[in-house]
Amino acid sequence: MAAARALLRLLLPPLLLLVLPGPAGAVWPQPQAQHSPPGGGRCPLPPGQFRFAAADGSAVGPGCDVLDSAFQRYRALLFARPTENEPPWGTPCTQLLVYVAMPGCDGFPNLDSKESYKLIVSKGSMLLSAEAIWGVLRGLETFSQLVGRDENGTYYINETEIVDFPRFPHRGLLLDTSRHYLPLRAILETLDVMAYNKFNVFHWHIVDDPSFPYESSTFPELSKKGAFNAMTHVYTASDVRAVIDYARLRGIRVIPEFDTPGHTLSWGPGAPGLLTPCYVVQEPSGTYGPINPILNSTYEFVTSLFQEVSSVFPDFFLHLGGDEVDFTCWRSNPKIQAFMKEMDFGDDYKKLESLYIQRLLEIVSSLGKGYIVWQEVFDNDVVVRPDTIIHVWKENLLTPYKEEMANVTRAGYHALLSAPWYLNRISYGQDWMEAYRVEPLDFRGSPEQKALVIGGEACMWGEYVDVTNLTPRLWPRAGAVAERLWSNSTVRNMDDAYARLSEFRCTLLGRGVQAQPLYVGYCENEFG
Ligand code: CP6
Repeated sequence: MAAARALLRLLLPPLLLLVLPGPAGAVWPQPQAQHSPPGGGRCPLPPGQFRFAAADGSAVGPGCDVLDSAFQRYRALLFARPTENEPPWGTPCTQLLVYVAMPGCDGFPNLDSKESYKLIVSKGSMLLSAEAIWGVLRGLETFSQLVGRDENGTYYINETEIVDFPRFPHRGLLLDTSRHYLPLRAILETLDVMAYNKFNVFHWHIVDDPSFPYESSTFPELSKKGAFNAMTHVYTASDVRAVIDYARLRGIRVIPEFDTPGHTLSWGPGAPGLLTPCYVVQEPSGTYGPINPILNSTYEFVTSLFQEVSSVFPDFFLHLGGDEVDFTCWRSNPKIQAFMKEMDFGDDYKKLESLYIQRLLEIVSSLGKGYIVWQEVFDNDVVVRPDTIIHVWKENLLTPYKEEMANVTRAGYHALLSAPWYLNRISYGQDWMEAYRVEPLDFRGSPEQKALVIGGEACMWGEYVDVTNLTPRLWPRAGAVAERLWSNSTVRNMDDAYARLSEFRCTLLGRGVQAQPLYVGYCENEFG
């Protein structure tokens, strides 16, 4: 079959080539280095005998929940289909030894977590070694993608050696649960698929203008009055904990975004006096704008809310938004006009926005948290802490996103890239290719500037996405971003990527993920 496929590859024109399934045991995202001995052997993996075991001298062993639950998950994924008889050929590979150099299992993953691993599969032994448990998780995923099934239904793995580590430490996916509520189950399932793609940050754009599904213990009215449905369309404290725990077991950080001062209309009903009343000819019009930046009560509210959020979410970073602040309402309000005069801001409402953000950042800093903000905060010259992460999400004719990356890093800030990765946008054709072709460091800047790019995020904004179409719209397209952020910058061959991503998509189907097709073709397992 492999020889036939190779022959077909030679004979067929490139377009037809695209429909052939890729080589067995291809890994997505591609590891940094893989050596498979030419003419190397393969060994059967008998489900009944196979086990994961701690290697001699491993600093972490049984009893570490991250490893124990990963072994359970991957056993189920590896041997999802039943086999009747044990393998009739060869000496079986019966165990994967797992070695972890650094002790530690209790904590949460963070920006500095070590995700590197080494995987050796030879007939004599199989060894997965990693600096930390987080690398074991990445290595187990790779291991699971190497396992195939032969014509008789026998599970097997080919001899190979893999040395792997991420190119960027922040590889995120944004989900928006305000435009449409996503049930807990959909979020957890997305975390599973993120782990299959080696994503490690869930950016939870949890609230926004349309709805406030976060159930706050300090301000329960926010979701009571701001959620689409205060009974069914909210994330309770226990839901949030479930997301954080589930993510941790998969080596994924959870970074919540409470976007202010714009994008807060849903906060209004539950927080009287927080939003700016808009005026039409000297009269309040009954509509509201961004958070009111001129009141002390605003900052008292924000302090209490972020106090809660800081203790609920364990990650060092919070995402504070700061994007798309519309000045029309502020402009219309006589009290704001008076404040502008008093502050000598003239007609420059960016100064008012900066004043708000400045105070917000001070509040969040004093809570011991770091922050990520959308690029407008940088564009508006707000003074931010030197360790602030600027999230680049847009471009305009004057400033393409590459130039924004250059500007942000020239100013010495860490940068995250999302502008070319808006997966909520769709178009006819293979649009994963556009996302795949992006090179995050392709901007004018010094090596020091490039070193400030910590990664990027694929965004799935929710205006046109709910639980019915989330999964196929995300996968396998987000996989293009995952490989760009994990694999070496030299991994850019489109035919090769197509073959591996198509096969990976079939793997996803096998794991019960309704991932959409890349193009013409089929999966052996597509009917379940
Ligand atoms: N909501 C918030 C959004 C967007 C942003 N912030 C957005 C803008 C343009 C597109 C998609 C989403 N819906 N709060 C921008 C960061 Cl195309």
